[in-house]
Amino acid sequence: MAENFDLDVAVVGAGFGGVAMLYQLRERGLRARAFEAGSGVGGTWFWNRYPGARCDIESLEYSYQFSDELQQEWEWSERYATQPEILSYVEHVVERFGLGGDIQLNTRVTAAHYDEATRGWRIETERDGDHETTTARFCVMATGCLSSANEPDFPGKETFSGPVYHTGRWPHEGVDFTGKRVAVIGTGSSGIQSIPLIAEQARHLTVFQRTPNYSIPAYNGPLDPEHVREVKSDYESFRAYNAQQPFGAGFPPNEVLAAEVDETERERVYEERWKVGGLGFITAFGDLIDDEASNATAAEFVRNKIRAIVTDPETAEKLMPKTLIGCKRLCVDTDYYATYNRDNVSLVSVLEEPIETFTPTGIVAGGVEHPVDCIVLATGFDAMTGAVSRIDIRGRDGLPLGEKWSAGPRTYLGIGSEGFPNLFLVTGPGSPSVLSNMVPSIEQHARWISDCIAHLRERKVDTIEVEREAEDAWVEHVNEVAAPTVYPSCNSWYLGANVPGKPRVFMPYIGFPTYVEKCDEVARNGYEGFELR
Ligand code: FAD
Ligand code: N01
Repeated sequence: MAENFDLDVAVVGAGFGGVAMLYQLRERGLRARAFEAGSGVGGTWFWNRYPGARCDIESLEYSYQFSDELQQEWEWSERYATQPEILSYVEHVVERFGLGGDIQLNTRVTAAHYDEATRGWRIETERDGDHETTTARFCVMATGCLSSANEPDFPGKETFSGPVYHTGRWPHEGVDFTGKRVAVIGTGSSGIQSIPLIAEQARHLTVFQRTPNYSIPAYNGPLDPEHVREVKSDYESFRAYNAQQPFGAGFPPNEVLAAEVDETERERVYEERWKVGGLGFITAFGDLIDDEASNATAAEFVRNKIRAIVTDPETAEKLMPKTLIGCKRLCVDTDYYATYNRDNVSLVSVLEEPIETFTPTGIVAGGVEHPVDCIVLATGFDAMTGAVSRIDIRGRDGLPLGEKWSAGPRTYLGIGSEGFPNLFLVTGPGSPSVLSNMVPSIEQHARWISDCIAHLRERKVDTIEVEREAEDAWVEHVNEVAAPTVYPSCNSWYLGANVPGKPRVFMPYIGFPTYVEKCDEVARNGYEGFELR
């Protein structure tokens, strides 16, 4: 199929997404190569090596399902797998299926331009200072929703004399905090996972918190061999069941509404969920995501837990979130709140005492200098659009993607964007992506995109492009679905609110599992909403 192109498909990124793409494309006999900026595969799990990094979707679910032998033979050790274990899993998949030869590491894609004459893409890459151009009929952005580190411009940042680490760019050799005074800025999932472990090592830890977060205990531990045997005896049904749940994960659903039951029953159910731990807390009742009053009961339950765990009432008060629960991504922790009972940990609420400047020896907040030897930025990511916006992507008539998305991303199904023929996004904005168990969502996109390309090849179709009307209707639908839920009610990265100047648009699509049916229907109807030429 490659005609005069170097490749049928150029894939950008070699995390779970890029690896799934390569596997599926190769199954369909397509020539593909993945370009990866990092020196290894794994994406998220290659970059995020901070202490305590692990997934909060259970290991048996946070894995590929394209090969039954793979899912039968791979042994996960814990309920929630650690970063090193997930990284070795992705490395194993690459090796097992012989995909390494098609992955070009240490190679950053700097530009991708659509060429009207060839009806394909020119991909510009940079490796060790060398520039190369590759041509491909199709280009797939598997660049990740959470891969572009957000490093706020704190005044005086360059004057600080010690090391500054970002959780999403953690040194491979690890960091020894023994005897050090450490600052952690940020209390999202990365901060909440790393703070308890850094506190165990450091001489003193000062946490700078902007918005307090809700966190549910993980109760992590070794996987029960009996449970593993049971799942593996019928992995297919386990996957099929999870695929029908609202987040594509096996959180136990509850059709009962919090609004329908009395306080005693609500407390009983919340307590039950708290004891199980994990993200399933948010499905304790069927209306926590779209009924504010019901949501408030769950929020108050967690605040009461914080009151009970944290011994200093002033610290407990600072740690209590005032937002609705789940409007920011829920966190899952091991001993997070209890860490504030340690003598060597202090909390600065930067809402009351804003960070004014870094100095050579510390951080000044609210007029007080906190002396520290090193700083950990757990400040998150330019999510969903950050990685693609760092590539100079130009579509038909040289239209820059950044210009088209200047008021927020516009896609059809989160898979393609009008004006950008033959360009696909894996878990792009407008798809369930970060509101789902991401590995199955990634695989669904990888299969759909590969099927689509194979379909075009069979019919000798040169280009596929999203139709304007389909895109407009999809963007409107994504917004309509989000509006009555709790999601848009607070400043989250779902809305781009964590990055100064970023347009405020709710980016993921709340539509699992019907979204998958919609994608299948689009394909069945000859790629309805796309123009094939
Ligand atoms: P990534 O893993 O981000 O991979 C994208 C790759 O593209 C990166 O390696 C990057 O280097 C590369 N890239 C980007 N731009 C370029 C470029 N211009 N040129 C070349 N290469 C480029 N999701 C869950 O469902 N459950 C979890 O429990 C969970 N835990 C998480 C924990 C952490 C710490 C983080 C940060 C995210 C977590 N996620 C979780 C989300 C996670 O990102 C996804 O589950 C999944 O790993 C994403 O895979 P990906 O391949 O789409 O993106
Ligand atoms: O990033 P975040 P993250 N001054 O954006 C604060 C996944 N993940 O890396 O909330 C001071 O959530 C910011 O404050 P605020 C998961 O999807 C999963 O922790 O914007 N503070 C916030 O407290 C997750 O949601 C796991 O007010 C500033 C923090 O930094 C996503 O990745 C583990 C600031 C950033 O939190 C991102 O998580 C890790 C500033 N200028 C990640 N700028 C699992 O457990 C930002 N902050 C599976």
